[in-house]
Amino acid sequence: MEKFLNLGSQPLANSYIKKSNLKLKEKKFKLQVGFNKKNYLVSIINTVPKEKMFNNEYPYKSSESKTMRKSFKDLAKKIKKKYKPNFIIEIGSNDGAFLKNFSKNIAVGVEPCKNLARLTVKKKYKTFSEYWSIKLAKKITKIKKADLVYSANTLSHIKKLDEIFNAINYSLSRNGILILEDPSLLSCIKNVAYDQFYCEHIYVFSTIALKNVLKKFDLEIFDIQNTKTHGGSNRYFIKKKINNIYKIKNSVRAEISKELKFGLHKISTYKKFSLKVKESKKKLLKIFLKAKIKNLNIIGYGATAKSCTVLNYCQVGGNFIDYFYDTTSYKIGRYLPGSKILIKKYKKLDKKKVDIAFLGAWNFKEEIFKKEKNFIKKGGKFITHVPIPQII
Ligand code: DWN
Repeated sequence: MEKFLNLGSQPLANSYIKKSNLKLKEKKFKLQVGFNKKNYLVSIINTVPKEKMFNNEYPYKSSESKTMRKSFKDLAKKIKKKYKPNFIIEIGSNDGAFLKNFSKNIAVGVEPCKNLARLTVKKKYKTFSEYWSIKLAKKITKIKKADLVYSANTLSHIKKLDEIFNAINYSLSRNGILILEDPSLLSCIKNVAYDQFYCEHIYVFSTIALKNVLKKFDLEIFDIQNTKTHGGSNRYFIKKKINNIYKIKNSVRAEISKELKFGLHKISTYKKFSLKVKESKKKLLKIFLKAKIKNLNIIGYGATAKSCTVLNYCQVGGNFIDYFYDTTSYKIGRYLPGSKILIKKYKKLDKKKVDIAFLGAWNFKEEIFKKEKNFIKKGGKFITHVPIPQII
């Protein structure tokens, strides 16, 4: 693995700090990103044990944004129409944002974060609150195999890819399919969205890398859809090689050729990206400095896991940002890891109190701009760092 990016010493992204713990030393790790020339996988080099990240207090809820609720609902509608599944397993079911679109009789969740699993159990969905493994796959599919395994923004969080895909392969019926959704490496690199790298995102997948990983398990991608979620994601439709029902679509060849044209198979591409990240930091700091000199009131909007990388890498803290707004009840009243900026309960932006909001949740820019149209009308601005640091 060749290292190409160093994002410094970072705290754990979703470990929001309680006021009473503000003086305690935070756990930190070296956030470095590397490229594997053999299989083209891009991954963080030092990983954090899963139990430290995904436990009983996981703060992120998929249902928090309208964009994600709609995305899951639309996909579920298509799945029901096209694949008519009788048994669905969702790996990383979070708070049930996807599951809730299916009947409780046919869909089960896997969610190791107990606080989240409780939410789907409450809604009467069978939920296995364990880490995904071959042992769990055997338990879930004891009576029948799944004709659909779905997983969004989860497999990129699991270190042992071999174990994941072995267990998925075991769980799927002969003609069953796997639908995976994760941020696209091509979008990440093109948009200099270096904040897609943090402790939880062990991998950011490209199609060329995923194809190599799947090969070992006789699994193959037969369709790809580019989606706008999380700053540009890929939805991969995967089948067993022995399944001849689905032909490999042109979308797969097209995506692979886009990635190769961009150079996702070459270390030089990642080295160039790394230089752009350094530039991005300089530009972002310049923007904050200029705004501060003008005495503008700056807050943060969306205390995301991604923000943790940006704020700590660029050393942006209370010196520039007064507080963050976030809608997630668990995050409110806590402080962002590292930068220790307070997170307040979301209120519509008021131009009398706020001049500029740093878009921590830049991936929901459209949704947020719609919500804050009055603030924008009155001259309120946003700072974003993606694709280039700027005030908009
Ligand atoms: O992969 C992951 C993704 C899917 O979710 C996880 N590892 C952790 C998490 O990452 P993130 O925190 O960077 O995700 P989001 O979805 O960009 O987080 C959005 C945050 O912004 C949430 O805390 C909710 C908040 N928010 C808000 O306060 N007002 C979001 C919207 C749309 C809003 O209008």
